[in-house]
Amino acid sequence: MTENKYVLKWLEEMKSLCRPDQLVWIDGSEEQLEALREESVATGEMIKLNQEKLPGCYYHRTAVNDVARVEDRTFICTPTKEEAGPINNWMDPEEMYAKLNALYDGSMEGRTMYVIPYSMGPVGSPFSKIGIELTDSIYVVLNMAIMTRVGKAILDIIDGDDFTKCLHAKKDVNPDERYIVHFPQDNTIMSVNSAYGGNVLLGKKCFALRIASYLGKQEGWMAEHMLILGLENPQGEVKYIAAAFPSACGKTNLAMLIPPEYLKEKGYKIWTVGDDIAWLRIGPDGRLYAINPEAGFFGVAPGTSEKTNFNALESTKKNTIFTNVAINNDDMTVWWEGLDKNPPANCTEWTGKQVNGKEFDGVLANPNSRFTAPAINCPCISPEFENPQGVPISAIVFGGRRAKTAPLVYQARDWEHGVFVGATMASETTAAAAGAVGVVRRDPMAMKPFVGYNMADYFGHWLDMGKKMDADKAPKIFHVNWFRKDEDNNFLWPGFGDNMRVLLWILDRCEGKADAVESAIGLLPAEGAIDTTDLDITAEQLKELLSVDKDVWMGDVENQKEYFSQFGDRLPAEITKQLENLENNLK
Ligand code: OXD
Ligand code: MN
Repeated sequence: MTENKYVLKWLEEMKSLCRPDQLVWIDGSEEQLEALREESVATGEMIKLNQEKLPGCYYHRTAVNDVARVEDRTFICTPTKEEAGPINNWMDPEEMYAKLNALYDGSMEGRTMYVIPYSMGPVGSPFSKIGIELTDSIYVVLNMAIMTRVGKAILDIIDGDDFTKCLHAKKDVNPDERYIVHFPQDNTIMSVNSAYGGNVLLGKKCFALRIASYLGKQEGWMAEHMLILGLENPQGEVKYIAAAFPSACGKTNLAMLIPPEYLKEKGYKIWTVGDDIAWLRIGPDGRLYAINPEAGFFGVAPGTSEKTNFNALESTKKNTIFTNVAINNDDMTVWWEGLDKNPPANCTEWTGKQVNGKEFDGVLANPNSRFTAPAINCPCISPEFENPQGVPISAIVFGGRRAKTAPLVYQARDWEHGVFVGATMASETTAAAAGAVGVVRRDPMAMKPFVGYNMADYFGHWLDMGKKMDADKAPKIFHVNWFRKDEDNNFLWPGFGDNMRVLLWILDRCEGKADAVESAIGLLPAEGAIDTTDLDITAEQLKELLSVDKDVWMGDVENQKEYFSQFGDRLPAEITKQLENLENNLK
């Protein structure tokens, strides 16, 4: 398939380490993928769903101990611990290679090694990067074929040794010997003993965020945990927003939002460019441009319904792989909590157990069950999705789940303040990563689990990017919180489609059109600046949503200080200065 000597040399080394029975190159052809689907059904790795109702759709179940990203088993192995920083797990590269080589040794005996050449980003785009993943899992091959651009055409454009080396072996999914390891300086990723998407689709979190953030720092661009959407106004002009929220906090929903009826009637529309990852570069005109390096959506199924996210649901109606949802045995379709109110009576729960879904008192679908759907299935996929130059970003939005602290929306005063707002992001944890759910943790730029180097240097890189753009060209930075709760623990904001109202204020601010008022934390919408037409919300509720409780914020400042202290003097002075400003403003 290739004459590239760097590819062939590495492949030989990995082959002699893993010792597969055979090697199969993934050429990207539909015939080959179809043959693999058939093979995976024959071996039980995948289940074929109802081909009339869900054409081209398949089902996969992971081991019960292997349903989420494992942050405590994820390592950044830089030559020194300092380079990985205090947030990442670190091990000396030599020691880690020795440990991993022992685990991979003979791990593919009796198995097939698949070679997947793939591009993150449109093939040949100046933003794009190439990887090759070696895996012994057909599930991984089929998911990668949805999530990335795979095949022979990619091999043909590799320039020398400029590709990311990715090795995955499923082994026996032993959680005690599960490792997801990155060697940024070697452009290498090694994953072993897992078959869960976030740990094994190595183009996604491992490459497009951890390795890419490291490359971005070296090369002067950014890899971020961000959705990208285009908002079209009634005049047909489209403005683009990139938004970072932690895992399972609604990036996919926001990216595919359907505007409230009265805005739809006026002609407003949302276009989806990406739902999880953005690669950003400064363009020739000095503005920041973004591409989505992925080709599909690896979305959280529970909670996705016609009402909450019509477009995501539509995206899953064909050529989709479902993982760890429930199966309706009567017609071989899928079900999850929040899809509708009718769990199937004759049901296979995600673990494989046969249950009466109507009477079952547990959850039928794993809370982190997923769909892997081609982006082109999405009814609102942006016409710019394949644009190799990306789309110009007007606003960057940070957000998280905060019951009490953050208001519905506020604007940072300038880029430097915006970086601070991103750096102080925090959110209540979700099921996307193993561990307790609902605990507040600091998650700078939603990148806590994904920065491939020292987080303090990452803040510095953000600040540097701002210095390279004129203030009038750089995106404006905002923070949103859809999850604010009242005294009785009820959400104050309806969320979903109504989030459009906040996006409109944001874009109006970018054009100097909407009013804002100064507050201790930044610029809040002025009274009446957020359009609440047709919305069932009282003036008091809106006031509460936009309120800043100084005591609660002072508590957060203490937590921010403690958090930042771990970076020592590597923390950029600008961050310290912003923290002091905030504290003074609150006093
Ligand atoms: C994801 C995640 O799968 O953030 O996107 O966990
Ligand atoms: Mn994500």
